[in-house]
This record gives sequence, structure tokens and C-alpha cells, in this order.
Amino acid sequence: MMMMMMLGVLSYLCSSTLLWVSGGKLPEAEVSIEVLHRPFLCHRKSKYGDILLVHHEGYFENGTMFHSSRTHGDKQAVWFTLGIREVIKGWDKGMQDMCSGEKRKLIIPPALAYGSEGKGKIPPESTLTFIVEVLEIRNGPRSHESFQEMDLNDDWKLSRQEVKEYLRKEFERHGYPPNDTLHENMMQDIFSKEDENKDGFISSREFTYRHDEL
Ligand SMILES: [Ca+2]
Ligand SMILES: [Ca+2]
Repeated sequence: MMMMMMLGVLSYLCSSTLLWVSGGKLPEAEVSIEVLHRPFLCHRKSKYGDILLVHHEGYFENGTMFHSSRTHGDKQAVWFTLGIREVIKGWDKGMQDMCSGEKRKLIIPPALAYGSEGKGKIPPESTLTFIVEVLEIRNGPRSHESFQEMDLNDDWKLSRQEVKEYLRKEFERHGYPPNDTLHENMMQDIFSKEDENKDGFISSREFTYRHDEL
């Protein structure tokens, strides 16, 4: 009886578009994760802030493939930063603790994908299945090493220019052409989340501590 009530409340909360009520976060929809392949050797696991190189295939619920990074577009795996909402929430949640070479099947409910609006060829309220394979994991803009590398003038805080410069160098290092619009957007996104006191700099403290649990 108690369980039924709990489930009822939970399904109500999940279907609600309200994510925040009086400062408390409501339970969010979950990603179903199935590990299809995990390499024998795993030197590091992906964590919030890492940059991942990923091949992915996306399927609708009826099994139709809507995208494959191997056969569509420029047929290249994509780099993205884990955990900064550069991608759909389902990827941020479903691709933590992955090894380089690991393959997973993610089933992502619409709330963690393209929601009630859909996007492009994704219809509204679509549950999506992705087969993702991580090819490489690099330090993203969140690691301590990265902070020191980003802080060009050693004043223990990061300016917008320092963050952008770092993103540009990371892209270059991975053989990707600089993309000023993307760097600008990533930088804005990083600052909107990390510059807690809005002084235009990310202090080492602001950088190191996570405020926003995914
Ligand atoms: Ca600095
Ligand atoms: Ca600040």
C-alpha cells in the first residue's frame, strides 16, 4: 500500500515539468544503462568535466536508427565535455564511470533527451536508445591539472579569456579546427554554472567544488 502510494507520487513528480520546488530538487527520470563491452584494462574512468571522444548510434523505440556518427555527417566520432549539458542530460548521466573502449546501451526517457518539444527529426516525447562507445578520455576543464594549465597568469582565478584560450588549445590538441562560436558557448556555459559570485572570474574554489549535482 505504502509502496503503491510512493510509486504514485514518484510518477506524478516525474511527469511534472517542475524540477525545483522551494529549493528542493525533485527526483528526475533515470537513464537505463547496460554495459555491452568493458575493456580488460581501464586506466581511468570518465568523470564530470572530462572530455570524451564518442561514437554513437541513436535509435527510436521502434528500432529505427535516426543517427550514426560512423555513417552519417562527417563520419567522425564527436568530442564533448561530460556533465556541462553540452549534450542531452541522458548522456551526461549515462556516460559517467566509463572506460576508454567501453560500449554501453543507454535508454533515455524524453525528460533527459529532447522532451515535449522534440528536435529536428526527433518527435516530441521520444524515448531514445543510444549505443555509445568511448574512444578516448581527456582531462576536461574541471580537473586540477587543467586549472593550473588554464590559469595563464597564475593568479588562482580564471578569466573568460583564459577559459576560452584553454578550450581552443584542447581542440587544437585533438586535431579539431578552432570553433569560436562553440568555445564562446562552452565558456558562457561554464561561467554561468561555475562563477558563483558572478565576479567574472572562476576562482580555484569555485572551480574545484561542484554546486550542481547532476
Ligand atoms: Ca588567471
Ligand atoms: Ca567568481
